[in-house]
Amino acid sequence: MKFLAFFLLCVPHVLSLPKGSRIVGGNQARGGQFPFVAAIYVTRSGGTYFCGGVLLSNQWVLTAGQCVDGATSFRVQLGSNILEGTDLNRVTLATATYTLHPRYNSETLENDLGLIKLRLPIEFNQYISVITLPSSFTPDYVSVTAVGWGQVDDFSTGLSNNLVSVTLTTISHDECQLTYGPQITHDMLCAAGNFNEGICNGDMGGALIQTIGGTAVHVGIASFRSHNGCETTDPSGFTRTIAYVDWIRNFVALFSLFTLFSSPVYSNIAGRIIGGSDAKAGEFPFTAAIYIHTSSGQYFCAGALLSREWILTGAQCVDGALQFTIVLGSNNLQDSNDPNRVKVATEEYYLYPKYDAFTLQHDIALIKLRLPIEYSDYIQPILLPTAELVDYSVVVALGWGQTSDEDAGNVSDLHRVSITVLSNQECRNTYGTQIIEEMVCAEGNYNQGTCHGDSGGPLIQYVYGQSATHVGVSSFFSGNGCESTDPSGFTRTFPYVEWIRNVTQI
Ligand SMILES: *[C@@H]1O[C@H](CO)[C@@H](O)[C@H](O)[C@H]1NC(C)=O
Ligand SMILES: CC(=O)N[C@H]1CO[C@H](CO)[C@@H](O)[C@@H]1O
Repeated sequence: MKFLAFFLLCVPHVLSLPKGSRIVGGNQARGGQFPFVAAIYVTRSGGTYFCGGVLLSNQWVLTAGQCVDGATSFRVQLGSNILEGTDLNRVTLATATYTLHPRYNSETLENDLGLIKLRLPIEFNQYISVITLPSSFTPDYVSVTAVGWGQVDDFSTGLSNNLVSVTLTTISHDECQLTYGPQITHDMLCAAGNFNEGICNGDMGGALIQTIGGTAVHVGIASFRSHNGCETTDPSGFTRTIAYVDWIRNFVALFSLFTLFSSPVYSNIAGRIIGGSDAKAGEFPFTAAIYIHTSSGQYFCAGALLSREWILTGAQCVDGALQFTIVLGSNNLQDSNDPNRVKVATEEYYLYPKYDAFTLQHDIALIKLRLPIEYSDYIQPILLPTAELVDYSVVVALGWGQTSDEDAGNVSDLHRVSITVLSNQECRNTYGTQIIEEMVCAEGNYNQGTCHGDSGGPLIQYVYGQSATHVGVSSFFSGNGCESTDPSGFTRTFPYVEWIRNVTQI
């Protein structure tokens, strides 16, 4: 009469917090006791759900397949035992990249595992580190620990705010089949407590740990519980980690190669676009600082040199301009003694004909210099793209704009920040349908992005074996402020390459 109950796999994120301190029958965890656990808020078309997971590397989180299947984005919290409330050790990351095990079956919960990839590698500390994968089969009847924030009893409605752990004992495949029948496969692992201890709603994806020689080893992923309720004495069900170690390692190793070229920047307040760092002299020799003179005042934008005569920038930067003063060859706007600095003036510009100042659609323009400029080590053109920008590639935004919401005004040094390109579908989660195909959004792990004064600046990409390629024009940021975790918005360069070549003849 007993079946696997997969109907209440993940509970919606409910703010009311249950009393008590247990998974079911568990204890509250100490700070840093389980530094590898991740709290995962999963966004799907149907709403937001909660799951657990573990950090496997500086960029990969392991969780249940049911937690990633059909997800559009994830918010991952690391470093904190509490879900809500101030904790300076907590790091909150947004991402949308995941891999579901190819043989995951949502009906039978076979192969119930998936991996979530963080946008950029994360730094480890006392509260954030990785868990070890198992190297041998997990024996029956050994002591293991389940960790999670799930519902603490059958009557509470929400999650536990505190991470709780409970000691269980692994039971044999045959014993587990006595409860659940033949649907229990050898790649599943069951564990039970003395009384009613076990996992409940909201614990799915969380870790089952065996301590071997003082090291926490990940032996199971919380997957199912009995439909008789969390408080029954029926065993809890897990995906057996050892059965999937090869799949996990192949995948994690393969993809971490692509992170080698990213240069993560963490929340160092000093010196950033938002979350960025200072550029080195000559590092980005194509960047142009543009002072725009209009009838209503002076504005500042950035741009990129495409050839000896042409600068690519945003349409919002040229619309209504009477004249431009352009500084090339120098990262520092204040240092007029920099011998590499070249200052020129011009008034000729070409606005993309379909530019809409209200919706910021087609926010792209060209400025023509009066005379061809001399190239130097500090003044060089950037390449135009030859292919569409791929979602989730790592790119670099450049600009002289404001470095925080409080710090109004521009900065004197060129800043750079590594961010990741989002899919437009994901970007619409923040900005809605105003995001058209020719726009692209990008964001960092934290609050990195563009701000006032970065408009028109280049978003660049390093393609293997090539110099920097111009992939976007900085265009907009969230109304919630530059320091929000909302993505920054750019005009994609590639859809406009034909227009650029027509106008510039390059
Ligand atoms: C580029 O120029 C060609 C030839 O004049 C024209 O047919 C085409 O529509 C132009 N493309 C764009 C995007 O302006
Ligand atoms: C608001 C502000 O500080 N603007 C400054 C930006 O940089 C230019 C160039 O140095 C200054 O002239 C502005 O005053």
